[in-house]
Amino acid sequence: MTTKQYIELEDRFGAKNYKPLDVVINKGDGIWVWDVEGNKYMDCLSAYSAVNQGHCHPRIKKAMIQQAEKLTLTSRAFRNDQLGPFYEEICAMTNSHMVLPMNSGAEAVETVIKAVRKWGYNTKNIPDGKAEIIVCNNNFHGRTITIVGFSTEEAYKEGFGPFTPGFKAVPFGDADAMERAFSPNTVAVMIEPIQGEGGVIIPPDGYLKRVRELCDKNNAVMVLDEIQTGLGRTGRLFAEEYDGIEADVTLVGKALSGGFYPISAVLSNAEVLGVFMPGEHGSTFGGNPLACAVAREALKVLKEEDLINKAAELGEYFMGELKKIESPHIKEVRGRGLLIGVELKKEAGGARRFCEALMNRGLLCKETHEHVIRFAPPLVIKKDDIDWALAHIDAVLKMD
Ligand code: IF1
Repeated sequence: MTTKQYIELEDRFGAKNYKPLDVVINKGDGIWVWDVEGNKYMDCLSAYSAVNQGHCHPRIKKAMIQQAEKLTLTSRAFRNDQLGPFYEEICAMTNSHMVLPMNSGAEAVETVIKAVRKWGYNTKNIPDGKAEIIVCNNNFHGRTITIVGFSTEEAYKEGFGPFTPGFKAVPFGDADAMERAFSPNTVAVMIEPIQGEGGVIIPPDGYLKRVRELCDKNNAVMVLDEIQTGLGRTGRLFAEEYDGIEADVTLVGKALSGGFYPISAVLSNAEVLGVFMPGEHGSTFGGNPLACAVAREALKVLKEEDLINKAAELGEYFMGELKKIESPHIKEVRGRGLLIGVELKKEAGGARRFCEALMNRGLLCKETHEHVIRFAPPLVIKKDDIDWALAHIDAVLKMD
């Protein structure tokens, strides 16, 4: 079948909840993907940072196949031989003391909302049903009703109400505004250290440190959603390291499996995760042996291939070269590690047409919030690959 025929099938049967580029991919290897006509593309989105280790990483693939030949799912009514070792290894790597495994990022977010609310009722004598969580404008934490309910992006919430109460949104990066939002019923702050979908928004230096201090002062749990920024994407294991702080709870997902299988996790300690009593929370696939075996190998690959330091080094190079491009369209180049956004001026007419032009040159990337092109290649990218990409980006950003 041709690209056109695959698209016709999708159009005929599929819900239209996405407007993807018209490329039908059927093979991936490292930073490269191929379409059904055999055209080759550099993936500069990495499935929104889920394939940090590169497409179809051989070690993770092998771990998945070996586990799939033995045992894939037991439910949590019983135990399995991958869960404990996964817990031990991810806690050692992330300096965590307790883990709750789930499947999607949104499920990890929903899990921490339940945990911090119950923590608040248990420890701060907050009236039942009055727990408050501070979030930020332009947040993205997933697509469930509760999560979109505290989004400030109308397109994510229009027509889906009513929503879950108990959330206050403040401007991202404004610690004074956050300080004013605390109340005796505040149980937690939940933010992304860098707002990915918000347009690769980097907060002012010291912002995370101020949030940490505010949470300590107000006896509130600091939750960092590192589902997109975590696991090496920004050139650190976690983006929180840029401010030298440690959150009370860290959410991970996406690259936790290297793009092989949905697995997410809430990383914290007994004070927060200890609120869950048996039967109070869970999911059919949460903590399944296949997910855990894949995640164990995906984490080993991140470490053993030194992908975190490589993301720091190559991200600095990539961003430095992007900043040298002389284009009438560029408003700002920003990012951390290999999470980079090129914001275009409104007069450029939106980033989509530049992404389409780059696709025609063999580079796949995605616009975010209409005017920002996000470049987030797999962390296995090499300098020569970046130079190849830069030549095309330079040419496209010089078009009228
Ligand atoms: C889509 C965005 C990115 C996330 C953060 C939680 C989740 C995500 C910081 C939820 C998921 C994905 C979802 C996907 C596109 C993509 C996305 F554009 F939607 F916002 F990456 F920026 N926290 N982000 O980025 O994790 O439940 O998806 O596993 O919904 O279109 P999930």
